[in-house]
Amino acid sequence: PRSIRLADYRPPMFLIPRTALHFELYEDFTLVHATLGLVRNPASDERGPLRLAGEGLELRELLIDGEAPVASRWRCDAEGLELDDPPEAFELCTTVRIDPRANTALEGLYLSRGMFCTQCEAEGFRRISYFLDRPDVMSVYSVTIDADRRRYPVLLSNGNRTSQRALDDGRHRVVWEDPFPKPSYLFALVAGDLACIEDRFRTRGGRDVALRIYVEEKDLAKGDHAMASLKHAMRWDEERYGREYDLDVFNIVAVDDFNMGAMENKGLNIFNTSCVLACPATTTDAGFQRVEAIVAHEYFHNWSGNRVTCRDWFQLSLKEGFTVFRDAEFSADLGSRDLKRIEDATLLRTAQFAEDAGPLAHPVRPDSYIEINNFYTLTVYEKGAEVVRMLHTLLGEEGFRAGSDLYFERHDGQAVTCDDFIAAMADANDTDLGTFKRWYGQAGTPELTVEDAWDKDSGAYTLTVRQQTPATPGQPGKAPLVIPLALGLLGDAGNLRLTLEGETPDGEQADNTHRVLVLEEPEQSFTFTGLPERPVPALLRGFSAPVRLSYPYRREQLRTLMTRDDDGFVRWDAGQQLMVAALGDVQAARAAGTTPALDPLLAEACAALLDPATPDPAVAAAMLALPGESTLVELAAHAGGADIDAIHDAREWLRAALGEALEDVLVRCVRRHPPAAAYAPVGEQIGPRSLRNTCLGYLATRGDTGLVLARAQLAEADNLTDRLAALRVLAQAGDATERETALEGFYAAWQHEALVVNHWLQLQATLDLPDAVERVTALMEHPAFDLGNPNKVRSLVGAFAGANLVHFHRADGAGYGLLGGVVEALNARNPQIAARLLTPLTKWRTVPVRVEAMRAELSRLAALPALSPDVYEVVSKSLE
Ligand code: DPP
Ligand code: ZN
Repeated sequence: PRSIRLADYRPPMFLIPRTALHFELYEDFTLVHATLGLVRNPASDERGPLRLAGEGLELRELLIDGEAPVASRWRCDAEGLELDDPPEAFELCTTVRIDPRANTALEGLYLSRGMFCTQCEAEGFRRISYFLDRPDVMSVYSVTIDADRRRYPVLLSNGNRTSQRALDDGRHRVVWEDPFPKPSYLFALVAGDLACIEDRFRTRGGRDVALRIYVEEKDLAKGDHAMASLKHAMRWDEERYGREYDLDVFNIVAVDDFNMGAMENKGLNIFNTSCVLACPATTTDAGFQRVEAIVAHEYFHNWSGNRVTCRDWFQLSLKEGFTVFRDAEFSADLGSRDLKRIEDATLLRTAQFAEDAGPLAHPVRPDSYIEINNFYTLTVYEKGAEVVRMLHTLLGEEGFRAGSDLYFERHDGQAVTCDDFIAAMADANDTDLGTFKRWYGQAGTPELTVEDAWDKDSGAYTLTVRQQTPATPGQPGKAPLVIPLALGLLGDAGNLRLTLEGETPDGEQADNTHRVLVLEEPEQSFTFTGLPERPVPALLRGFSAPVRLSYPYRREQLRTLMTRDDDGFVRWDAGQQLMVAALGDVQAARAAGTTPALDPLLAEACAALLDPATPDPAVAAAMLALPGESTLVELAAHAGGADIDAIHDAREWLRAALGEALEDVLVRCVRRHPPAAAYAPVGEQIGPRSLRNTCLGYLATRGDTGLVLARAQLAEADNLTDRLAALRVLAQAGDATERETALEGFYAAWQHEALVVNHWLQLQATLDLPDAVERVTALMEHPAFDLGNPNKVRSLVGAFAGANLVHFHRADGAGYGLLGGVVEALNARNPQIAARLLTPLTKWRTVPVRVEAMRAELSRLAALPALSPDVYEVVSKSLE
């Protein structure tokens, strides 16, 4: 397989202003008739044959301007169709036969549970028809769909439906027209026997939009939350970004077999059932929030992605980074800003930092790829969103909005680059973002080292900040970046006023206790003057940049920040650092063969969080939660290499020690937050529920105390959040009989709900039991499991490898063998999922004692015949 490079980008030779597609859908095959109006692109000086992409297509007819071309003037291979000396403008008609039923890769047109659906991003359209399948070729589509009327009463595509009529033989025909030019990756088609819930939305400009969510009849009751979320998102985008919807209908379809979470096809979003269906019995609190966020994310793409799209796939973050930032702000506005920030920072620091430190590290705008599907990554999405957030921080809300308005106005209907986005931001603010742009081209996580100095006599406090970005594959040297470092300084009585050397103290301004320092040099010093006492620096407030920051905090300072800083992220992070320090104590004691002792400062801090006076139970729950094993492994790996067993052991020791020390307070807290009379996924309930279940997790280490509470909760719960929390305690802390009885009982009650069964699989995949590997292997034979369904594979195998670290890394290599076997089985069947599953195995450098076993499994995979480009790329780059 060959690499595609950004440096080789050339504009398309031809454009396709108009596309007409006619689908004849049958169960055992489908005919696709395409009529493309092609014209030479004035922006291209390329000559020679014209290549259209096409894969797995059986060509039945080919006409150029109505005539069959001479055989010597065209050819077809496994990757497409080539036409010699194409006219300057011509009509190309093709008819191809495809087999959606045999499509297990879930790219292009496929059948899922009796329903036809499509997934075209990034390059799925070429599995439907010959086309210039690249995002800078934007076309106006007209789509005709013929199918059996009884089996497929619902026929959908992008845009507005313009006609519908009966055909002979029990078939019917529907025509959809999308007036907005779009790239082929946004094409969508659905045919099935679906029910729908319907609502309306009137845009600010007065357009009445019909909103429909299509689901299987049995799931009809599970669409309301997504519908409410959609309306919130539509209103929010009008208010915060001035963006209105532009068609008469907005359709969402839920499908069970889906590689991604959801897809923003113009006017016809297609969703993985796990990201759209929601009801209290089948969805957790986190699940409800996820549905809201993803519905909003896909809706927001209508502007950031569809109206303005990407020139090429290297620019993926242009739409994804921006849209993730938009959905994060939406969630923060609708829910808890602090918690959203804590969650996003955790994801970034755990998984994205690991990606940035690993063999597949790449910039937010990659320079090359073999398979673009491998680049739908945390770096492109989450770090890309952080880059946009930094722009927001640097330009301020108004400046950012001006930049975004200019971007949409300037580029509406175009396929553009990250440079265009930055240029709009810079132009609207009359500023230069040339150096800032390095964030798009430079991989790796920048490291900030902060030192301070206090001059008691003059009251001057100096912070010296050094930045450095480590080498990553293909990028040995790095330039300094523009980094907004938000901070405050805490004194005994609270926030201190901040005056930098050379500034005149501003006595009037009340809000001068918060600053954003802009770093751009390898080393910079900032001196604050006129301070009454030596402060505790509250650094990186709001996680103002995607960096690692080190400052030698003493534990008392962390305790101060934890209780007293204004910023929720800093408070939480200080608590986490205190826990990391306590875990270090445990590991040190274990290594020295002595008995660990619980840090009294930490015990006291946790007890304070459990105090009835603590204002926000949701934040208290987040602060009480121990840093996850993946976070700890990432930290240890950065410091030289992780001992996963020691980390796990220390974490379990600390959990038990806190459970013991705080047992009474924990029990009281559980009792203080009984289940609500009727479940609702609203903040006022989610916080207390999450705090109660966090306490339950600690109490699981207390034998019967925890088990009794968990049994009662499982028996009485009216919602999945509480049921799963209780089931986890029983399955983890109960004896074998209790565990199996609880798990079997749960399955018996919920086996008819696929999404609940996914949770059941995931819970078992992440149990800390000696036979964890064997349990997962056995579950792969369970009727509930299906290798063809990406959700099931992720829930069982993905969760095991990604979240059950001690057992995945079992010394005999059985965990690696399990994962490798599944990747092998999926390589041909669904290469995209196969490659994605491999991620945990690529992190072999972080686990020094397992390097050989992990590499051995990778090498075994590398030697397999007929590796997909997807798996080949991940395996070969990991072994380099
Ligand atoms: N559907 C995926 C997303 O919205 C890819 N565009 O992120
Ligand atoms: Zn997206």
